[in-house]
Amino acid sequence: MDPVIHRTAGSVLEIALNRPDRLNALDETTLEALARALERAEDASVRAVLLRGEGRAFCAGQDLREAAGGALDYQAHLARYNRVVLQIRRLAKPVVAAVHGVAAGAGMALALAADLRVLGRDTRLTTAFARIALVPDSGMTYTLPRTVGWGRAFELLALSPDLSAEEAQRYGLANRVVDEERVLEEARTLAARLAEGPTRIYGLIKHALDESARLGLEEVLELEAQLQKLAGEGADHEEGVRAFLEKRPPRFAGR
Ligand code: T3D
Repeated sequence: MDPVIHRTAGSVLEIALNRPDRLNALDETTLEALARALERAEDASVRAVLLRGEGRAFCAGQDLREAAGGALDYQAHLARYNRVVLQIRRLAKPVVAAVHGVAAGAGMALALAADLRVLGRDTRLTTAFARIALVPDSGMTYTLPRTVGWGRAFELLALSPDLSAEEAQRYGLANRVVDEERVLEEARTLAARLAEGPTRIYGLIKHALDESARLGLEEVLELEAQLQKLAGEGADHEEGVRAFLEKRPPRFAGR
């Protein structure tokens, strides 16, 4: 069985973790397959990505059976996670995570690396790392405090509670919360909507937000000016303005 499956629906690349008997826990083979699937997202025909899990969970994080085997080469091991997180963050297209059941450890980190998260009403999130006496990885010390704030991030990382979807939404970790059985449908609707949007602009927004995390105000203002020049020269901006003046919905080509 392939540990990661993918398909395209219109301009949306849908990537599914496919180890349901292990709650889609991530081992070396799965991470390699996920990285290969994400490479497909670079294709010009893809304008949004949907990340999901098969079975009853999104992802239970690192496969602890693999990790329990003996001394890990952490550099090589974490390089596989880092590659995937950077692929998602550097992809100049929106990534939606359909998070149902549970997302734990690196599974939660994967969901946080995405741009938008749809959770089920019964979905639980847990950072999990400290429960097994590990520090967070896969970018969680970057994404989590930037989403929930510093004080709350420490609590979530150190005490690793099971967060309900309602709490996750209150903390800004969930963009949508829907009935568990509607998570995929809602995420597909959102991804399809994004795939019809000004793709290049979404990429620039993503870049600006990520860069703003490490820049001062003056540098942010300078970056915004540079990105606005690029945006203003784009075909989608021209179409957006024309559509407004003609009182019709815009037809964005993603350029
Ligand atoms: O050292 C390094 O590798 C560095 C990288 C670390 C990255 C990380 O992600 S660290 C965090 C790793 N993840 C966890 O610690 C979570 C472990 N899992 C759980 O705590 C629970 O399974 C869940 C809270 C996710 C779900 O609980 P529940 O009660 O709904 O399901 P379950 O019965 O515990 O699990 C169902 C099956 O999936 C079970 O297998 P079995 O008994 O039916 O054969 C369970 O062992 C398996 N499973 C769940 N999580 C993992 C897993 N198998 C391997 N690895 C897992 N992470």
